[in-house]
Amino acid sequence: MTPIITVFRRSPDRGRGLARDMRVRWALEEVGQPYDVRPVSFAEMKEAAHLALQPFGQIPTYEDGGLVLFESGSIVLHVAERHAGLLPDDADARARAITWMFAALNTVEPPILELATARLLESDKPWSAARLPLVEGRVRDRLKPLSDRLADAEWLDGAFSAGDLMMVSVLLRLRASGLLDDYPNLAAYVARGEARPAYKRAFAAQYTPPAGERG
Ligand code: GTB
Repeated sequence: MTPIITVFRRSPDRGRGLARDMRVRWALEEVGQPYDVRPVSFAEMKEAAHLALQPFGQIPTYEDGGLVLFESGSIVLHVAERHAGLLPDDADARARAITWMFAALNTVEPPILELATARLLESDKPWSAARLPLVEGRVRDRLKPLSDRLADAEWLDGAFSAGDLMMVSVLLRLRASGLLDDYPNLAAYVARGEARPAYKRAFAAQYTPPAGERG
């Protein structure tokens, strides 16, 4: 069966590839698995039919036959485990790649999300200007060790893996902040991810041109 993923009907990022369906699309493209999408509005996400798939009323979800999954990390891991191309064959290397997926989601993504919240949703608060440097500091506390570990390697642990897919997906959210520019090897790492043909296909598929440019 062709898996179906739910995506924003109208993504707030207007197609910049920052919503979490992008990492699922990218994983599916990397392994060559075709997929269908079901766009949902914000209202539909909170209705019973969607809540049965995603209890928190969010995208993405993944349906394949009788299997329903939510959480982008779990979906990418599922795709990576069932298809060749995103996890190494060697058991130890595979465990390390999965470790990098968790590091991306549990250690690197939280302060990046906090920064996005601070910049997008809290900038009008009287305490925002004083807090922002603290939040940026917590992001740097993750970027510096990550940059040190990556050093001049192409990917985090040998060949490109689901760990890199997740880490690049998480780091991409920093672009608007300019923080990545202070870590040239991380900026180049993200650029390498974006240059992958599978990433480009996923990006093109999620991109909705502005209303005036639609054919
Ligand atoms: N932990 C879950 C996962 O990884 O799947 C988190 C899922 C999640 O946060 N989904 C968001 C959502 O459905 C979309 S991606 N939000 C609707 C809601 O909660 O009501 C988050 C997101 C949204 C917008 C931008 N943007 O505009 O740049 C980027 C990322």
